Amino acid sequence: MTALSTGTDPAETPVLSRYWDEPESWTLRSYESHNGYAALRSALQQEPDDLIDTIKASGLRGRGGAGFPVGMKWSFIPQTDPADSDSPDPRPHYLVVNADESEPGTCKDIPLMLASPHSLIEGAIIAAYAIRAAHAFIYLRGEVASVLRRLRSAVEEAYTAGYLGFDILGSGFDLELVVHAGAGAYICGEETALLDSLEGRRGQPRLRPPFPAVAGLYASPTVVNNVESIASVPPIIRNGVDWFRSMGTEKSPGFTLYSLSGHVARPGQYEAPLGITLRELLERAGGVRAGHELKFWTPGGSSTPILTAEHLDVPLDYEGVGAAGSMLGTKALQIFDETTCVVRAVLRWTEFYAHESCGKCTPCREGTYWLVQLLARIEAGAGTAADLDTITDVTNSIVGKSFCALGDGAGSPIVSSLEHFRDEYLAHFEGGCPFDPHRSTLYAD
Ligand code: L3W
Ligand code: SF4
Repeated sequence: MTALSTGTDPAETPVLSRYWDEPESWTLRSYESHNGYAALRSALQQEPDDLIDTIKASGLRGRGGAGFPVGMKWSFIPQTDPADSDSPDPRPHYLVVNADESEPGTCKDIPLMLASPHSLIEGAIIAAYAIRAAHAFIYLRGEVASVLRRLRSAVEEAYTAGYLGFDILGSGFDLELVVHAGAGAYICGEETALLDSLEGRRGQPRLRPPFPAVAGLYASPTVVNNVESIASVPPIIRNGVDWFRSMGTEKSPGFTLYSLSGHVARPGQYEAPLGITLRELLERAGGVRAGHELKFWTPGGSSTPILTAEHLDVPLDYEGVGAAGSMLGTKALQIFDETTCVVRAVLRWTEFYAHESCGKCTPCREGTYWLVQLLARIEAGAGTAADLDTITDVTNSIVGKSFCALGDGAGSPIVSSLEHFRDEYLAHFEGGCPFDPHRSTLYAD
């Protein structure tokens, strides 16, 4: 595994990936040698509400796709101790870490958990203490058996060292942390489907509201946070709010992991302050592969509308990418050069959504199926211009009309590719895919 970090200004970055390249970086010994668990010691001497205030003041935003403020989410949990017999609400509180990373192109949480599992565990203990939870779960994507083994072994180390279990570090705080492996369904990354799956049912989204903070796991107040969000907590507690806010932008402060993949010279994880541009990231990654040029890219996985070379200088923060007509999402920057057929790429993504649609609501279940048929027909050179109207019609019936965000995400690549590359769709009606090597010289270049 390669952990390439940008070391960009300000000089504090990289933070999360700083020690990833060190031998056995995943061990407790290595983590402790770099101040590991110092934040936990400090946190346990503070009041839970003060910790929530710190994370709120830091402006840390959720790194799982939506960018919701982490401290605000924590503050939705009743600030009463369920163990207190006088508590008006005796329901237990839960922390659930969403480690079901499956969005196409998204590949930051898995390297983080492999290289630095203790940063996630330390963050989870601090978060659980802040929201007064005695039980925490890490819900991991089932296919990644190597991560499961590494996380479980790190959790065992943490129990042995007294960071988990009863009376953690003599503070009186108890926490049980369970690593649970899912069965590999993309929909289980949607927080309420994840909770259903964790409860032992088939993972399908629940109606929101109530949000998990009100009625989540076992109908109790639950915080669901992404891996990177939780791993970002210890450095904030260690170094303070001003330090965190010295990076990034006012509304998107701090550092984050950008994952570059596809037609890029050096794909990998690039940690940088929020607000860096793709142009700057590509400079660090050696640029688009030699002899080629950027055609289109996703800012945050396939659920975020594609952008083009015109958007190289868009600040990669929540506001900047939003203003460009897309979403920062998971910061999965998939790079496509001029040899890529946009229709083929969109077809592949749509096949993914059709396969992963949980089937609960009709617009997504039926619509994604029909979109695959239409796109495959166009890509094979058997489509007609009327198919574009039908695609638009079907997409409009899914986006904003589906039960969860998967439906909206499925529409993103279609709507945005039609906006930027309509002519390329039209070219497919003139004898097939212009990128087909049997039809065109473009591909051979
Ligand atoms: C209490 C309220 N809590 C919102 C909480 C809510 C959730 C968070 C964000 O989707 C996006 C999606 C994907 N009281 C609340 C409240 N909350 N209002 O805030 O909620 P929301 O609805 O804005 O987003 P979401 O459902 O978390 C996530 C996009 O990310 N995405 C997908 C990534 C997929 C993965 C993966 O690999 N598994 O990360 C990428 O772009 O399309 O738009 O916690 O409870 N009033
Ligand atoms: Fe299931 Fe798709 Fe409906 Fe979401 S939008 S509930 S994934 S069928």
